Amino acid sequence: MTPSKPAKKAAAKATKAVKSTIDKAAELLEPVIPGTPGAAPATLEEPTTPVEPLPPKPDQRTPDTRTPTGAKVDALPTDAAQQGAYLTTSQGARLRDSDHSLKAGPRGPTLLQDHHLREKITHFDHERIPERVVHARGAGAHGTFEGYGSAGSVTKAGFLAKGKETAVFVRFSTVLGSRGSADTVRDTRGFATKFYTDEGTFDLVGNNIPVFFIQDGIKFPDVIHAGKPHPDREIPQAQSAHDTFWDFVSLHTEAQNHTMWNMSDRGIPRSYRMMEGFGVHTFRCVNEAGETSLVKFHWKPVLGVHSLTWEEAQMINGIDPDFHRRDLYDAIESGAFPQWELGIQVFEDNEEQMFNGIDLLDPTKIVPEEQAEVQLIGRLTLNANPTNFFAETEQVAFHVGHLPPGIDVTDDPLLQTRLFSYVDTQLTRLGGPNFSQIPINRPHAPVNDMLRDGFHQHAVHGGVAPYKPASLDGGCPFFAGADDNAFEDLPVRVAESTKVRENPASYDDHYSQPRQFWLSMTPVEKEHIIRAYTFELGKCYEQAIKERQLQSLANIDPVLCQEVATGLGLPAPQATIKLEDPDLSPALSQIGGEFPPDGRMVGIVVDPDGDLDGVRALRRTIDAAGMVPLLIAPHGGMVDDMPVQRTFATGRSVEYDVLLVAGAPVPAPDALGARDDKAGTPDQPLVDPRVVLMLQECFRHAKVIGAWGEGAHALTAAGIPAAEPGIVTGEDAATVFTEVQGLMASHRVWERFPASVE
Ligand code: HDE
Repeated sequence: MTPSKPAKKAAAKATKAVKSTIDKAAELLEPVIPGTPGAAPATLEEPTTPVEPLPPKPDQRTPDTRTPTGAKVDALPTDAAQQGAYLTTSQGARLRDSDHSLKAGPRGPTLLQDHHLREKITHFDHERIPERVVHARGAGAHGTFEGYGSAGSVTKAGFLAKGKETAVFVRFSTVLGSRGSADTVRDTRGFATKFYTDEGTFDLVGNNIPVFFIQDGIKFPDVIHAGKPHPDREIPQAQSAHDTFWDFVSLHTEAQNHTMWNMSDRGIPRSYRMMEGFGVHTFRCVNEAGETSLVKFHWKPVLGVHSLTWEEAQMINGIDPDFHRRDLYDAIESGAFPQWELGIQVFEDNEEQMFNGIDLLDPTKIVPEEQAEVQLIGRLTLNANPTNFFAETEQVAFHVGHLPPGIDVTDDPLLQTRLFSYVDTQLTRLGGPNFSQIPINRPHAPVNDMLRDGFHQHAVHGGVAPYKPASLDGGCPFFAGADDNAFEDLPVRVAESTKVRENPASYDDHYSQPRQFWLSMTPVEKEHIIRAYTFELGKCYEQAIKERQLQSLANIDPVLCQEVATGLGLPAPQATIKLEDPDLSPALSQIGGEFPPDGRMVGIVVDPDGDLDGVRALRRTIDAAGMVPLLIAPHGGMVDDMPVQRTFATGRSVEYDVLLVAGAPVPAPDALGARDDKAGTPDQPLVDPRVVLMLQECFRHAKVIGAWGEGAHALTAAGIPAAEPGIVTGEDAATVFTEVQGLMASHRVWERFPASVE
């Protein structure tokens, strides 16, 4: 129904009223710029008056205070942090000195009896644990999940009930890189969620790409060995652009669908907050009535799915290798809590486990959303940063076998191997079988297992009968009865069969879905895919590998193959299979739609001699609109009464989602190639050359640029015509920003990427 005229008028009036309230509130508040390192500001002199440890910063949370067996403890989160004002040994004895070892005289040898020295150094020597063999690089956050109640007909899992709130911890990651590798590499991203449900912990250990490289878990070491750095030189780090990777995926063509997703913009997300998540496998759910369904899980980001450009991604890896981590922490610290809706695609649980000809047990295939709607069943909000990276993000241990009643696994051979792998890996990584007792891993449901002893046992088990059957200990623990909400292994019929090492015939189609993906992209997304393949294969040394991959591309699409072949300087082969025309899936494209700009970085170039009143008001407006204003000035410190976040020397265009230019600052004293090589040549430009470069890069990356007053001259100096799409000029900051904000909703000014492919 179209709203009536009076209704429209009333709505406009209400919007105006809300806006004026926001503006008024904004006038009163100073924008909080995220990134404060400590709970209290540093002092110039080292403090000498003893004080108790400071509490965590307001944006931080610790794991719930629970015993190793899941009971809620009446303790403060800080009770697990350091205690008392004085430095102590690990046993609590106070120390007077930790700067000098105990020596036989000031110039004498160190004494073996220095137990404090030995304790300090020994502990330090053992600070590192093995990094994850895959997904080593990651960032985590605490949050809450709220069920909508809409999944009741599919699963009895209690955490999905309407209004039910469940604590969660999420860890995002890249796959290939080491723990210290850069964030914005081209790779798949992990999206692992631990739901601390009342009925036992549920881990949804997913990725931001809905398909996987391999159909059978036995191939996992192969694909990972191929993707990791070459074993001889240990290069390249965190990259798939090398011979061993393309050697493997071009021989093992079931990887082609995943590779297509990786070469698309999905491989370089703008932010963890702007990624979809997928459970990948099909799961089997059961409702209260005992009816089963096959289900695929999806996370839908409220901010939409957005990506970097490849050039931005490469630049960021140098300028801010922690870009995705920082983005997540800063967004949470500034109150822009990232949110996702959890969705499910539901399929009939029939014996074939197929839907519309798609094998639901094949993890290299999706079911397009146009064929099976994603039904939304709850909302995830990440609202607190971890207090300690190691204790929480590093030690969190996920496992696909952590399942609550109502959700069970299927026979997908990839999932089956994962059921073995996740516990096995934690044994080495976390040093023993008691990793579920580490605070971040403690269930929020009561634990009464019969698992005993082992390294680092934190529980103090009572009783004498950790076995069943037992008549001692009163017979406790007891088996749950039919009405006691136990996890149920669903009685699925397994067809009579023979032991074999082979795949079902339905797994043989390796090309129809990458073709469907390719054809469903918009022209600019296709261009990006062509560039990505050309870059990656162009980095390979062996021509045979490039030729072999071109053959796979020919079996996906002739245009794609021809474009990449041209870039590689090789002939384009013909397809060896018949190319079908699939139904397109517009849902696969990231372009189109409008999304909230929460937590976006707005760079404001200021000229200390320019419109400072406009900038002052604008910072507050941006803050009130849920974004982060970053002042970029010729020098650090303050400009008038406003703190500077970036200087022309420290800032770079790729840090900002949008650039506003409040003046045309003349070259700053450090605008010399020798001091800041971004300044380039020593000739005397009218506008600081770093500002010009920033504008040109933002323009090239199709970002919205706003300028007012003298700012228009900076655009001219950068050779940017004001008539170009996404360039907003005007008389004052407020008018320009209103228009800029509207344009930001589509993430980029896509018209500035004219594509040459259809
Ligand atoms: Fe994993 N994977 N995986 N994986 N995976 C691990 O577990 C493994 C697979 C995923 O933030 C490891 O604790 C095998 C698919 C994420 O802590 C390890 C196979 C998907 C994370 C492991 C797969 C994933 C991991 C390494 C093939 C998407 C990071 C450290 C059968 C649905 C979790 C660890 C975190 C981590 C094994 C395939 C997602 C070794 C054998 C498919 C998000 O256990």
